[in-house]
Amino acid sequence: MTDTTHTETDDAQGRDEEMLLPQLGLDRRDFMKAGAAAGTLGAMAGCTGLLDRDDGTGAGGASGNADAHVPPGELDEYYAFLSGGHSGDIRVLGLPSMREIMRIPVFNHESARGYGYDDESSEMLEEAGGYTWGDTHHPRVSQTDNDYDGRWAFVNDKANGRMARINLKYFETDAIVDIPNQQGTHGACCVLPDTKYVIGVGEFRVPLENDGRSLDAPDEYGSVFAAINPETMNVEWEVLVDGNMDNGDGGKEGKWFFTTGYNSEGGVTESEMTQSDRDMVKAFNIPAIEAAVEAGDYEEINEVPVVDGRQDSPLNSGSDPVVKYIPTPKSPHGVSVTPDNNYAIASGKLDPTATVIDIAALDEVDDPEEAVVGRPRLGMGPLHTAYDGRGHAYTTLFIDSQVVKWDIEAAVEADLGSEDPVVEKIDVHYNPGHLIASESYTADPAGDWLISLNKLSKDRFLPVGPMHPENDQLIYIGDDEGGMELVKDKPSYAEPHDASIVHRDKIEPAKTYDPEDLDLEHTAAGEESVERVADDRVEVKMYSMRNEFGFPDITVQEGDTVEMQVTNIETTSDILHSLVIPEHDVNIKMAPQETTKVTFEADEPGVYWMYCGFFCSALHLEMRSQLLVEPEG
Ligand code: CUK
Ligand code: CUA
Repeated sequence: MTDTTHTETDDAQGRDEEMLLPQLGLDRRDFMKAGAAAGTLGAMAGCTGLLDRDDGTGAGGASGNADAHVPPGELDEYYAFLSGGHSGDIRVLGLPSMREIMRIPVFNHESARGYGYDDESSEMLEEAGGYTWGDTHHPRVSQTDNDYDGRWAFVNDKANGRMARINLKYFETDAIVDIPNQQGTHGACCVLPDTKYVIGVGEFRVPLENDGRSLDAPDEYGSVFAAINPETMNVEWEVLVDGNMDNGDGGKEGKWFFTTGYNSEGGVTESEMTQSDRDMVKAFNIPAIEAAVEAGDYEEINEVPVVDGRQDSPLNSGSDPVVKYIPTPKSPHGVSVTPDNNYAIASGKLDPTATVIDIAALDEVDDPEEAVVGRPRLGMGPLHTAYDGRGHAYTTLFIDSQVVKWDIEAAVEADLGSEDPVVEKIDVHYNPGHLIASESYTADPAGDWLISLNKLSKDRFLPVGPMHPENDQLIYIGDDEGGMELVKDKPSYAEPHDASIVHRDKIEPAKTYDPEDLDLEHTAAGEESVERVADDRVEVKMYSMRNEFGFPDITVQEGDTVEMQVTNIETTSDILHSLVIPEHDVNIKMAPQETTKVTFEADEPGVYWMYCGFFCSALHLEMRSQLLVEPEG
């Protein structure tokens, strides 16, 4: 990792500012106030195209061209859904302000929302394997006709081989599937144009079945590609392949789906995995796989039809193979399909190039390598690529700590290995993993903003001890003449990988719950009840409102199991209540019109104050009732 090449000396910065400031008509203080980062000043030197323009706002970006300032009280134009990595959640940011608006717990337990504390979410987490955390990498929003439809977001769990669905009406996780035969679900993406499947790309190779067989026979391990039905979240089929897979992205026509991979060597140590100079991009032929499943050409493993997609499989010998293997240098990491569906672009990771695969040509060529039509030399450690819809690709360079902008058609025309397609590079701070541009995963990217998700922040923020935040940097890409412009740094809690950026018009979140959408029955004021349903079991149904729960006190017996179901009967949006019971680990939240249930043991006699955890009114502190647990007689 390099960290020295992009640090300008103070002197150099001073000179750049002197050159720039008169042209901008700003003094130094204005300039710094406007959010100019030291690195940007250097990058802008001599860049007069940028400086001549003024959008008149004088706010936001360093040049005034990229207006990232969203004044207090105004809304952002985009939602950005960032994965939280091993925090196990999703973060929702507004763009371009980069304000974090919400977190959506997915595989983790989260006390602000009571996620993993109420009965429904704990049962969902329990049925999905009972783990207390996960590793989210790739949040992908559902599409119809290759455009965001606002229904769902999906995200993988790389730690435990799972896929989750987030309902974008309520911004909450509503389903998790534990994917059989897959350990480490890494890439996640939808089969487009209409989200027919959500794909979980299996990374780690394991014995199939992983039941103690083949412990010492790594050549018998395999990784699978899993197709999940987005409505039912059931795994419909899987495909077994050679080597490790890594990331994935779907073509926009519903036929081809691409994964990168490493370790075609089938090694188990790092040196074994990196011997070969090439690895394989795999192109999955979805209709051919469906036909194989239909024809019964599969082995059922853990109740899932598994199609053999290995290179020597009979299903790969005919004219319509289920998987095409495309040799690519060297342990390619990210892959993404261009908005026009012409190309899949895989980043070399251990090779300084990206490989451009012609998707239409894949149908015609016998040797899949002939579908490779470009291989621009981009820089050190290319990882992921995003698009602006104007024919440019933007690729992160992990080792160079840069984002490189390049011309896709120029790369097709140039010789393999040429640097000519490179348009521009911008320094980022530091070591970027993914990057994402507005609506880059659709057929029609917006082409204005790009976020570089940098793994290291080093000295960019106040020190907070040995653990550092990541640094998500906002870059304006809307001006091809003026060039890319670094606009903001945003510290991020560990650790975003990928993101999806969706225009706000395409998502319609509910303001309050619709009781019809909930499984639990609504309890209105006057309908509250306490019922002993068995010798040692009490069921409570009550409401909550400013500033009371349905009962001022509830009496149970020591040893009782208590089921408490609470409806927030407020109709005013934003008035949240919760039910907290000290010393019982009870913490459930109720948004307006929401009903939530928790079951706990009342095993210690005594008085317990049940209270509301959200500051909901001036009498919030008085919003409490007693749980009286009588000693066993
Ligand atoms: S991966 Cu993390 S930087 Cu999981 Cu898409 Cu490349
Ligand atoms: Cu309800 Cu505080």
